[in-house]
Amino acid sequence: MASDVLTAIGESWTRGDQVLIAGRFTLRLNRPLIMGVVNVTPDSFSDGGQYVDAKRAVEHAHALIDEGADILDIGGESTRPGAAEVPESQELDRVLPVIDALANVPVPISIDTSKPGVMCAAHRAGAAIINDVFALRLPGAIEAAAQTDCAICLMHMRGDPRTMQDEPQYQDVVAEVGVFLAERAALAQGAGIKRERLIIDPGYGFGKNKYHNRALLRGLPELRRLGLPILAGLSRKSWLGRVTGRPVEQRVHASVASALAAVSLGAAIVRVHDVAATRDAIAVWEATFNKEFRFYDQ
Ligand code: HH2
Repeated sequence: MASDVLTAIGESWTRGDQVLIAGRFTLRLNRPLIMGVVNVTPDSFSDGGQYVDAKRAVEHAHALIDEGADILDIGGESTRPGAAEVPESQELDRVLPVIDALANVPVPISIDTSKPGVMCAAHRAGAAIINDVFALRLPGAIEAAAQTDCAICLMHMRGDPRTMQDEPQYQDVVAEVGVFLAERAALAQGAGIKRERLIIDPGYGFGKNKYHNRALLRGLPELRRLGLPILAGLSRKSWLGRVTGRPVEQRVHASVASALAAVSLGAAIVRVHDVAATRDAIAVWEATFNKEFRFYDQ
C-alpha cells in the first residue's frame, strides 16, 4: 500500500528529460521549481505597495533568489478581483527598471503581463518567460510572444479581473479548463511557439468559486495528460482563506501546504510569495518522493 502511494506520487515526477526552454535558459523539470513573486504594484492583493519602489523591488528579488527561487515573476499590474486596468506606459515604468537591474541574475525573469507592448519591451530588457493570465488572448499578444524566444505561461481565466468572480459557472470545471488550455497551446504552437516553450496554468481564483478551485487542485493529474508543464498559483489566495478561516497576512502555512499538494499532484512550478518556507517544504518533499534529491553536509 505505502509503496503504491510512493509510486503514484513518484510517477507524476518521472519526467525523464523534460525541459522548459526559456530564452537562454533550459530548465530541467526533474524537480519542482519555485517561482517567486515580485509585485511592483500599489494594489496587489497580498503585498500591494510593499515593492512599488524599483529599488525595493530589486532588493526583494535578490532576497527571493537567496531564499531559493528558481524563477522571478515581475508584475506591474494587479489582477486581483476588481482591479483597475493600468495603462501600458505606467506598467512599463514600473517593471522595466526592475527587469533592467536584474538582467544578470542567475535565474530566469518572468514578466507577468497580458500587453503585447510590455511583453516585447520586457523581452528586450532580458525577460525569459512571459506569464500571461489572458493566455495570449489580447490582440497582438500571440504575435508578440512568437517574436520572442521566451517561455510562455498560458493561464485560464473566465471573464476579466473586474467581472471574473461574478458567480462563475461550469458544468465540469476541470474538463473545460483543460479544453481551453489545449486550444490556447495549439494556437500558440500554430503561431510558431515551440511546445518546449509552453507552460499551462488552471488559474486558481480567476473566475472560480471555492468548489471550482478545489476541483482544479484535485484535477491536476487530469490536466497533466495534456503533456505540458503545469504552473500552480495558490499562494495566499482567498481559497486558502476559505479553507483555514484566516486573513491574507496569515496564510503562509496554508500556502506552503497548497504548494506541496500541487507538486504531489503533478505541478511542475509553484508561483509563491513565501519562497523560503516553500523551498524548505519542497526539499523535504523531494527527499521523500524524488529519486534525484540531495542531502546537505551538516
Ligand atoms: N496569480 C496572480 C497573478 N499572476 N499568474 C499565473 N500564471 N498564475 C496565477 O495564479 C497568478 C498569476 C495573482 O497573485 P498576485 O500577483 O500576488 O496578486 P495581484 O494580481 O493582485 O498582483
